[in-house]
Amino acid sequence: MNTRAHFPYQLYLVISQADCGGRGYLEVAEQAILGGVDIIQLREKLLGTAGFLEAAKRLKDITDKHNIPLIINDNLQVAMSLPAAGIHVGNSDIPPVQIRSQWDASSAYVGYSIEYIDQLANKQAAVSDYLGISPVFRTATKSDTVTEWSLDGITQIRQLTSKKLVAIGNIDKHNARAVVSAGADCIAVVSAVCGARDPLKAAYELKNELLK
Ligand code: TZP
Ligand code: MG
Repeated sequence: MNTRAHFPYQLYLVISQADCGGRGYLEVAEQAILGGVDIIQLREKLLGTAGFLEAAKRLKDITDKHNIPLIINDNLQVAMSLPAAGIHVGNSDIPPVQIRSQWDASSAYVGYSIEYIDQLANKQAAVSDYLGISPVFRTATKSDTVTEWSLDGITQIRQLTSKKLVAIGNIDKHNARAVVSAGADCIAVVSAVCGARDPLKAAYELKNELLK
């Protein structure tokens, strides 16, 4: 479905069952896709590998139906078993170089979160398909963050790499356009969609901002 050289996505939903509150994550995901989300990451911090894989299989039925990629957060076993369209890892997770050596799938995306500017020069960034700018703005959704990049940080990173840049952290319809103008290729959100009363409408409004 995808080739790694190509990362054309603009609106990236990062989802977990917990972040969807009482609602079903599958329903939220499908509504978000109908609203304009074009790539989804399942980020389950509260499940073991068996539960994560089960949740991912269910979500993959939906992403496959709509022909959009499903990325797995930080669990290579789950990503390879599915198989997923790719994996996303942070600075302290399994390193992208190791992922490439273990996962012999030429089409699999590897995303790597940049928390420190020095990471841009390392070999982990070099073998990744896209870099997460994490977080752009401080967010209650993830409290253990390091650098709050802000818009200037996006522009600084944009000048240092030609990799696709996915910005995450407290992005909503009010600041999405500014994040892209600062140099991001794609925005990733949790609460702007998972916490919205109407996830389809929330995704649609975000996508509209990106297309302006
Ligand atoms: N990584 C950096 S910030 C973040 C992750 C997973 C959470 C973003 O959530 P929200 O609700 O869009 O601020
Ligand atoms: Mg991680």
